[in-house]
Amino acid sequence: MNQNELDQLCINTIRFLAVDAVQKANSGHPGAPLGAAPMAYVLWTRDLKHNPSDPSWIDRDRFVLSAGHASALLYALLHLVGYQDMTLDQLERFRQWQSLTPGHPESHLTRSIEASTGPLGQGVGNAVGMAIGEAHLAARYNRPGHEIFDHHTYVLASDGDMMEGVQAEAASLAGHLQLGKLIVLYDSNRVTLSGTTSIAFTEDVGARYQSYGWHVQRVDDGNDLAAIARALHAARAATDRPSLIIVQTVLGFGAPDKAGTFEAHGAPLGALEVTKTKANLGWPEQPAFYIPDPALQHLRSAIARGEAAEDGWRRRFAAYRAEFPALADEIERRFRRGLPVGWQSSLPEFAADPKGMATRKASEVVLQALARAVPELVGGSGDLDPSTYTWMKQDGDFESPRRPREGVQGAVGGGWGYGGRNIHFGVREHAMGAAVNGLAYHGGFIPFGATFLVFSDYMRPPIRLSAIARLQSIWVYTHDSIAVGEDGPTHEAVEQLVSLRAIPGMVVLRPGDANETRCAWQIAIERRDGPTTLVLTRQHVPTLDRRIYAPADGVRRGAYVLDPGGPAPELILIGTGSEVSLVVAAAQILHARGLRARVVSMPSWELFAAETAAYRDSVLPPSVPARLAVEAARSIGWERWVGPRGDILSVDRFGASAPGEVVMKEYGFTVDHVVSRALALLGGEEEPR
Ligand SMILES: Cc1ncc(C[n+]2csc(CCOP(=O)(O)OP(=O)(O)O)c2C)c(N)n1
Ligand SMILES: [Mg+2]
Repeated sequence: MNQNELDQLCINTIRFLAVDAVQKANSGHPGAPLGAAPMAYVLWTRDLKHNPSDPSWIDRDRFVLSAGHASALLYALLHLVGYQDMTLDQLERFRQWQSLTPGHPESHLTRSIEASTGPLGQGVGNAVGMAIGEAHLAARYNRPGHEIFDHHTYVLASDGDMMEGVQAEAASLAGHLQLGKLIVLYDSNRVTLSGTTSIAFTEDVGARYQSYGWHVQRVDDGNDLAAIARALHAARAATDRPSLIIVQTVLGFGAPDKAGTFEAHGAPLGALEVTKTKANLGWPEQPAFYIPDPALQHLRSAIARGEAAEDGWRRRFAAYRAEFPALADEIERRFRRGLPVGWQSSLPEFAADPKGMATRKASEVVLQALARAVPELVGGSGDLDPSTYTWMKQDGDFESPRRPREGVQGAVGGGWGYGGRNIHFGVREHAMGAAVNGLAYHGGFIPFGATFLVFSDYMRPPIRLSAIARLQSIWVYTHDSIAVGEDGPTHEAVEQLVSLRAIPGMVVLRPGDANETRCAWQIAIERRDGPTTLVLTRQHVPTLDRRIYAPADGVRRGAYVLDPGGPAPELILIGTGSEVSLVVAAAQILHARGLRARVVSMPSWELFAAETAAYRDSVLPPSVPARLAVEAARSIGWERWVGPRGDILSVDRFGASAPGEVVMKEYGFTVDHVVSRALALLGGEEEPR
């Protein structure tokens, strides 16, 4: 068998493993694997630096299947090149209950999967984050003669990926940042789910990427292995910018009656068409899941190659360690996901202050201390640093060292090249979210992304994915309510809070003062297996006197008693965020009237729900049905905590444009109104507003 025949045998092995998996499951996407198998084969056998025996080797190339619907292609590759958990049995259980081969790749489930993909476009954004991660680690840790970090990020993307907005945002950012080790293979088959791209997508993608500053190549025949190999080589040689390789392919290549049509996209070919396709490509009809020995041998050579590559890297890392032991330790610690010893010791305590400070401001103070103690903390905002206060002042900007800087102002200007830790995502919230997740996927980072709470809607898909994939992404959202004021209803979050709480696995924290903000950040840093959302105020809130009120680390339990209101409270006031100080002030008035009002701060429903029933009952005694929750956001869900006889002071309509204090007052968020609503709960008259 000559090399050409062996290549074809391997490619058809990949194709038909994927086709048979889809056929057996009677569900899935056969078209993309048939068309894209050749480029995937070339990449995985000749270019990709990876070790099937060690999926967590830190200097491996990352491969992101952005077109996650082509999962069968990835599973076939992983099996054939020898990833141990990807057995043939797993392929035969494609899309079945508790298999490692779910419909779309899930990184938390299957060790060898780099990113959970399927929502189109997302993977491109993840890959940009990974490439940022590589560039940053290389800048921070490599030393002359010691290239410890030197890997590429490869993406396989489809027409659908190329249509999505998040892809455009991410590609624009990657071009700006000149991420030379990012390489996207575009499986351009000009067919999508419902028809050909001629119905909705006729732009010149190459020209668009060129304008983003990418290196763009075209391969006219997706079966031309030599051309693909040449393009990949040239892409790596273009070290000063990211690369796009547009590969013309045929969706469902080889299927006589379905190739090139949308029917090949997302449904099994059907037994008859599978038979015809196999005959057409010279493949035996039986058995299904057939793997010829020469193909397996050739593909499994990836194991020996990968082990040798990683061994070589380990020797280089040992030499690096001999010269730079502290740096080597730090690298290992970051990827092991241990936190630095004593990282909490320098965090600020905030003194009681009736005027206080905005929780975004407290967050800024905490963040500066965290930045000193936790070098893996990296992040940025969607062009809002001067407002979100998320700029790490001593840590420089992540920027291309080759791009001249001009016109910088505001919270910009460290100028550290790829070693900077502040990422300017630009006004691209969706790509920011995807890239932050990419940093988390990459490993070695605790990444964060910041914007106004109301604009979390612009990046909801990556927020959701961070929870599915159990990433330690930290979402920092300031300007959290109608108290934003003058900017009006378009800028005032109302339903965002409950919609974030609705995401399974998300921990949402809305701290009530500066010290609670410190605790919220601590929780986010410690939470290694899932995302945290920090919800912060624009406006000042008093810093509570912790000699009078309970210590702020009650935040860890989600809700805690600030002021018990005597041994047998008759009323419970519950507040979050900026409304904590409101219930505190209202309780003082109620106390003065001789009423036993308890005050509870409840920054996180999720953490409180995870506590024992005994603890929850100690905070909210079942014997006290008179409970008032105060939160400047939608009321949905508060019933759970206030019970059938409680009340909720909330915002169940859009906000308004006026000074923040005026909007808050008009919407009923005043001490007097809280007092009157509380009295009404006790059976007294509600006083007019
Ligand atoms: C955000 C998002 N919208 C819609 C879908 C549903 N969907 C899955 S694949 C696809 C398009 C398929 O076309 P293409 O990306 O070209 O893949 P191909 O058919 O070539 O494999 C769509 C609309 C999705 N997965 N993600
Ligand atoms: Mg397509």
